[in-house]
Amino acid sequence: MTITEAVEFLETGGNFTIICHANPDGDTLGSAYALCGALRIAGKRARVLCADKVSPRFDFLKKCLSDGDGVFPPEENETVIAVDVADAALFGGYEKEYGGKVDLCIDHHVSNKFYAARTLLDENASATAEIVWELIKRMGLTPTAEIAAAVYTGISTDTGCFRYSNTTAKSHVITAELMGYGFDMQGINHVMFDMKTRERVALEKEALNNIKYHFGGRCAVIAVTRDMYENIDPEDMNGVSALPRQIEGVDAGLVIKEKGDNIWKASLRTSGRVDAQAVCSKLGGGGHLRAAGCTLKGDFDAVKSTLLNEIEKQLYNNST
Ligand SMILES: [Mn+2]
Repeated sequence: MTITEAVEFLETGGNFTIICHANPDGDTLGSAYALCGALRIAGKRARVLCADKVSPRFDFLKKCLSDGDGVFPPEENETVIAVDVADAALFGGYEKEYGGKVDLCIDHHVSNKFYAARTLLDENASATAEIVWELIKRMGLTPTAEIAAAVYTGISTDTGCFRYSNTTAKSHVITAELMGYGFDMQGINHVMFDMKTRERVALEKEALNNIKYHFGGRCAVIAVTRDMYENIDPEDMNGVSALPRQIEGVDAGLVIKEKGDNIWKASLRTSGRVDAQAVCSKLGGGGHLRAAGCTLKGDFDAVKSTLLNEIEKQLYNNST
């Protein structure tokens, strides 16, 4: 549907339940809280749902909801909106209850499955939060600084703080506009991009300690065993897969994480000179050219040598 149709849908509807994807990130949460806050400014009842525990680093987003009401009269129907959710399966624990009754999905994933009755999709948007911002403006609402902060959180996290290739001129234009609302941008950047929990730092210390290099330093491998992450929040694991690829000269960065007895999840990040997707699809997984994953069974050494074998083929296939 068009943005004009989506605006009309939001203006005529009521009792909005806004659902995030499981394992929530800054975009799904920022979009949900910004939209929820805006709908409340418009005098609607609205609430946010997420199946998984939300990291305390996102607590500030709740300030979007300081006004208004999220309790629905039981006799009235609710309107279900999904934000940044490409597939109903990503609702996690809410899939059963809400998967089949989404009235509107607002999203930017090319892979969107069109599971909702209506879909507002803009695959050129760097983040769903960009689309949400446009909706809020088109509805003629006056956003608060807290809502601007939530939209900024969505855009900045999905673009890796404006570093990834999905960053557009429009992401910057919207951000410039958001800055006019006077929220604590530096504070958000610190919490989203610099701050690490002590548990995460301890994990990184152990991970970097066991790094092994192969093929003349073109491949770096990190093992993450269960005892290394048992006390850690799953959200704190984000970005660990990127660590070995950050090392100079590494074309293939591999993280092999213990999932269970003799079960290992491999995450491969590459410079593009090694096709990560080719390596992982051979081993029953998949992904993209620069990032892919697969799950393997066996002891660590066997799993690692299977992976290195496939990586080696790709390294020397495409080496120049
Ligand atoms: Mn997103």
